Amino acid sequence: MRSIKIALCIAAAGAAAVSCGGGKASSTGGGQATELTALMKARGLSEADVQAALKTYTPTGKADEYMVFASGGHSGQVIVIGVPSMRILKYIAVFTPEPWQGYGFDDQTKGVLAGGKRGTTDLTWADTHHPALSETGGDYDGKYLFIGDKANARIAVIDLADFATKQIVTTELIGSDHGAAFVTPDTDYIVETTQYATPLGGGYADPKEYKDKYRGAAVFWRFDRQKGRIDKDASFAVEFPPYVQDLADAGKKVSDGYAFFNSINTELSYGGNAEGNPPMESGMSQNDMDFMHVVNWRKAEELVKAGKFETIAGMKVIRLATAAEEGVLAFVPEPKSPHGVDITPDGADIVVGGKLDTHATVYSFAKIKDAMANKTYEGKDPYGVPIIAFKTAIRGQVELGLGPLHTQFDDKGNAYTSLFLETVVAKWSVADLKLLDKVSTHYNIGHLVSAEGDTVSPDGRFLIAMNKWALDRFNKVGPLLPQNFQLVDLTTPKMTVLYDMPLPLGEPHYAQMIRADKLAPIEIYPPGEDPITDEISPLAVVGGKERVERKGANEVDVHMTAIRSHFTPDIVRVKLGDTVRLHITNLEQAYDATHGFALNSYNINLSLEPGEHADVTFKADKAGVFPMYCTEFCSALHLEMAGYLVVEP
Ligand code: CUK
Ligand code: CUA
Repeated sequence: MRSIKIALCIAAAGAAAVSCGGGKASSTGGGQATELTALMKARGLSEADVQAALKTYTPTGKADEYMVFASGGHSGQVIVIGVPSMRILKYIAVFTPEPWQGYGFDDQTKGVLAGGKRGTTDLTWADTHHPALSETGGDYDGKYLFIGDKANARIAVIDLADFATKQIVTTELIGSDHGAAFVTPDTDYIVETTQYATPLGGGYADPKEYKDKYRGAAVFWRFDRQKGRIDKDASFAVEFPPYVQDLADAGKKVSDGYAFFNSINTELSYGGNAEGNPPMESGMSQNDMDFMHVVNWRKAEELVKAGKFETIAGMKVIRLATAAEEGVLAFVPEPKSPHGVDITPDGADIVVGGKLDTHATVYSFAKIKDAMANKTYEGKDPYGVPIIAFKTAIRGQVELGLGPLHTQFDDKGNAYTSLFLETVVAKWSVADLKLLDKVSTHYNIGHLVSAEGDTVSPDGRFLIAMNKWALDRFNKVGPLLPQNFQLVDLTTPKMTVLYDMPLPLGEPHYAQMIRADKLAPIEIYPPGEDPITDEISPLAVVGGKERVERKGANEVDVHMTAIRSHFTPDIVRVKLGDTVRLHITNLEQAYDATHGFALNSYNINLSLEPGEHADVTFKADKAGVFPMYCTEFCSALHLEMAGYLVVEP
């Protein structure tokens, strides 16, 4: 118990002047240590539990060292978490309307959601998988976050100045994605890759024509940093065979200019288990090898400039034959039902986890590059894409255990791979491909994330195991359980689990962890700012200029302000059938002085952060008197911050 006494003395010293030195504790210190020992006993805590608590407990008023941006799975949102405390700091509304942020209620954010519209149906959810922080020189720069929607093939742009979603883009070229979002080292492009192949550009083709008519593609969305938005017109795509592309990663440093994509269906299986075909899962896992797709995207960029593309569904597409002929695309075999592909921090190696293999396979980028330059190929696939021999491309393999998926890195040359079936994190040395340690996770780990673990200079230190099942970890909450994030200490000789955090909002497939001091979010908006255009709204209202203007027979513009603790005007008179446009500016310039705006029966609900301007358009199609009020307890007179919409019959 010696070490725990020391730990407790350290803990106690913070609260009172306690001398724990010299072997013999003072009577006060001894008393506190006894109290703490009693507390440990009463709560059934071990020495390891208390050590874990000391490593994670974050007192009131203290901020976290790292921030995690986790995907919200099919909630369509992003979850922001502090590390090591594992406190949830924010849900960022991305693809799904979210009332707390007023997201999807005002004209501005409705417009953002409409940017991702496919066809005529409003999409009110997403299956978010992979968040990607913007990078400069391969390092997180803390400026932007991107995330992909697997279900609807969309990419969202989140500005980390205000942690708000600014843009959603989609292309009808593809029908779903998974290798998304991944950024190139200077965030020139955000990569989005198909998962389930469909005819390019949509349209009809019977699944029996899978081989000939179905295709995948990697979309390279051009990011305009100046504007902080994706430039759709400057984006392009590379066509792939229908091999069911999976995860992707961009090269960095020595492999900058290249991107790598897994695939899982060289069998070209397309289902039909009620039509005499093998079911997809066995149909897609017959072959021992699938193909890693290697794309030289800088070369692809040149081909697009040279006009060697076809436009499909508004997207410039380098066709498969062109990509193969011009050395833009090559394949490397990879065992067996591969899932994760992760580039080492120096950019020299590519690590692939094969779900049905016990190894992580480590490919040498130098060998792949040489083979592509010298056209050292072992053959071509049925689509004419050159194949580099497995033996030619690998540096080696490391035997890890059952079901390797994803890999992260630390600052000491180690890699950490999640083993789904064995449900452990395996630590191994990248240089000599040696397994070093394993730690059990609960249960069935999917992704894992280490501090700055995808960058050219990872920190290591902390790792989160993102587990698919929770089973007996928490209080029971019915048949739908949260997932379990387990914080793992990477600083100890053996990895240790420090903390279990339930995550009850979709399945957060992936996350990235950034040093908190790299983020510099704003505290308030400049007066009258429209957060979606990042400019002062031409409709911003200043104090004293509030008014109601009737335009034509049945259009009304309401120029309104909000400030503690009233809306002006607080009675809005319109006529039945009017189209009403509310223009509301929060005049506050004090940090945290948010006002809400709720309007009875019309499904109107805004969150107006200090300085923010928002517009709402609706038809007054119901006569009557409708209370409107502020939804944030903003002052002692918050309940008085109210009014009426009067719709005259
Ligand atoms: S996937 Cu979920 S565990 Cu979408 Cu990155 Cu691997
Ligand atoms: Cu404003 Cu309550």
